[in-house]
Amino acid sequence: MAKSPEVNENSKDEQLEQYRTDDSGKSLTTNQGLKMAEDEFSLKAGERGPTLMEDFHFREKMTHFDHERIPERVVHARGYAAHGVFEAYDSLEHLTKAKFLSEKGKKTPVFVRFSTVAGSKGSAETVRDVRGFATKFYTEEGNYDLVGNNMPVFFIQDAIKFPDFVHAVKPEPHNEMPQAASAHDTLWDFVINNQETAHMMMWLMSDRAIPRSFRMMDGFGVHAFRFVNAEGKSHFVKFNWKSTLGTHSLVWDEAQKIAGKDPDFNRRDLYDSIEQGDFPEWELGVQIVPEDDEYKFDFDLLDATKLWPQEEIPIQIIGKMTLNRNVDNVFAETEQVAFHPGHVVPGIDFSNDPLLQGRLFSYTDTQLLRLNGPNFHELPINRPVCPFHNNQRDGVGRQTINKGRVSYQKSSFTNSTPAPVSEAEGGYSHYQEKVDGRKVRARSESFNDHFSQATMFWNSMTSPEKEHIIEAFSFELGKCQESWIREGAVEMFTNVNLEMAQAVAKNIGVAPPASGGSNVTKASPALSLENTVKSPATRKVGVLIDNGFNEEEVLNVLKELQAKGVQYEVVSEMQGELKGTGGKGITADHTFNTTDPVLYDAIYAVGGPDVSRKFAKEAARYIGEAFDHYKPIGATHDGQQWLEAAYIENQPGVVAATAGSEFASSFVEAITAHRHWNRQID
Ligand code: HDE
Repeated sequence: MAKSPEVNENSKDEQLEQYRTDDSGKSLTTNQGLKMAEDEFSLKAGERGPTLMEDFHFREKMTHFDHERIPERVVHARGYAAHGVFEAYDSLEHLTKAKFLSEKGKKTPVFVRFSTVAGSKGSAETVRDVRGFATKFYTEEGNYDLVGNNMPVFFIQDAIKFPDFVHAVKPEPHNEMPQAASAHDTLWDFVINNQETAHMMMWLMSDRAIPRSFRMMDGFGVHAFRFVNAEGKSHFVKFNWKSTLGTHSLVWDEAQKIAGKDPDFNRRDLYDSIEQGDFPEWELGVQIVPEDDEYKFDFDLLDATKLWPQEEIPIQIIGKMTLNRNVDNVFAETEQVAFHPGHVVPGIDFSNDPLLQGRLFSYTDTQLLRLNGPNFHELPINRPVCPFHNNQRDGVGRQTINKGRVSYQKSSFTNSTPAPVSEAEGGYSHYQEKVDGRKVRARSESFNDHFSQATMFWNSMTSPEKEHIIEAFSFELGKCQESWIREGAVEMFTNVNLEMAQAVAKNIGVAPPASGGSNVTKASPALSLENTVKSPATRKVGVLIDNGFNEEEVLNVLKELQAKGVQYEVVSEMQGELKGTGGKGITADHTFNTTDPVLYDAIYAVGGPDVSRKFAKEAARYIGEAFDHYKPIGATHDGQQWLEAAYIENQPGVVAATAGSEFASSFVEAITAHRHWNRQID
């Protein structure tokens, strides 16, 4: 049996190194390597004369610039990526022969791209949307792509509807508005006419659609895939990424403001965390269903609008992924990476989910346009770390120099052409599922229940989460201009929950339904964000400080925050050094102008004895806004006056004290809770 190439966590980095170049301090040349004596002035006939055709340098430079852009992804255009490593916790050989899962401690390099779906490449990141979560594992058996989202279900059941769905959610074609938003007529018209969207729309209206950070969201493979072991036995499998920091969200008002204050909010957070060594981590979990149990559930395993409740099909954790390196060049890596759910390795196969089946066609096709031809696998970021050989040849941008005469099968020239290898030698062969049926364009009966799991999702939410869903529906439908769309949506979502539909109806000027609703009582507690992991690590506190601050106490509090992994930025009226009571300094990273309360997880108000009117006004704004967004607020000494002025000193998550160390631990506790929903806001 041929020995597999050695792959370790550095294999991809080492491969990429061959392609990296550092231009700094080098002589400027043309693309032909010709050193140039001048790069600021084009070649002219006289100083004030016309530019000459002869100016090859100008033409090369300008032509390259003219061709710098490639088509953006038709969906998931706005994305950000990083490198990392996946480590298997144990051998999974009893389930799959995939080698990257076959050994405890085995490490495989990965590249992960996160994205929003609807917005174009330059759109804001904190919009209400699904997030893409696409992972490329560079394994010894070839690239395996797990191209998932941060929600476990999808809008439609059959791939043929995807272009319709995307046309409906994208900006409306007659005026190209709104950008990166689902709150408009065509999307909701699509929804009411395609009621299979009900479950996914519940997720989209929930807090999951406005993640605090790419690092604080889960990922899902969505479809049922197959694991196949060496004996040829198959199990259905669903993939789940679980963030070790838990799943946390923004609030809607905050998300909209961040979109203006820092449209790069999510990528900045990812980039900075990796630069600071706070490497984001996810555990990979699988849900396994034996083939014999295919029909045992009250939903169809092949229906991508259904999740597999963890309480019924538990998640087994099988490994951990750590993102530990930012890219060197966003275009070369993040933009040119080409994912495809059909990039699989032996031991991983497909189910007949009609959404997945259609995806298997679409992804290669889209790369042909985006990356301009069939050689995109040769781009450094897409190259497998194992060798690849076949008889495919030529095409635009071909880099491989294939030696020899023979580029076909079969051939009698000795040892001339790459030949297929047996399964025993690692050759991929498709799972031999028996399929029997008539050719039909139809939906399976078993796909027809569009509402039970949507109700299960609703039933699983806590009151604040339900409140947010009602507000989201009211916002989105409130933006729809056609009253029949609003009415249609209320009618449709009455099937999910009557009280929810009534509350939304009232907010959007539609007659509330008097009856109807669902009798589904099932809930899946794992779906509520209240039950997620809570940690203060990497949370960012805005510290409002002026000269004359209580030095000993503040520096101690900051030290304790840091010890718990909490980060902070000092905000004041001016940038530069501020002096404390004992003369020690602290540097203001920001003024009230260059940052904003929405960019922090918590506010710590310190102030000083002689703050200006402007300082006081801004501090009150920072605290007021943080309070309205349910964020933890801490205040000591002079800072406490603003809590009193706003009558919020005794509210949940508001920590005020004079005794230093106790304050720090209570404040960290408040930060760990993420948000304090039981606050009296009005
Ligand atoms: Fe995609 N999807 N998709 N999708 N998708 C693309 O491929 C498509 C679906 C997902 O960071 C495109 O290279 C069809 C589900 C992610 O580069 C395109 C259908 C899920 C990304 C495409 C779906 C996804 C894409 C656009 C329905 C979660 C970004 C550019 C049948 C499981 C990957 C590209 C990246 C990207 C097609 C539905 C995830 C056009 C036809 C369900 C994360 O090929």
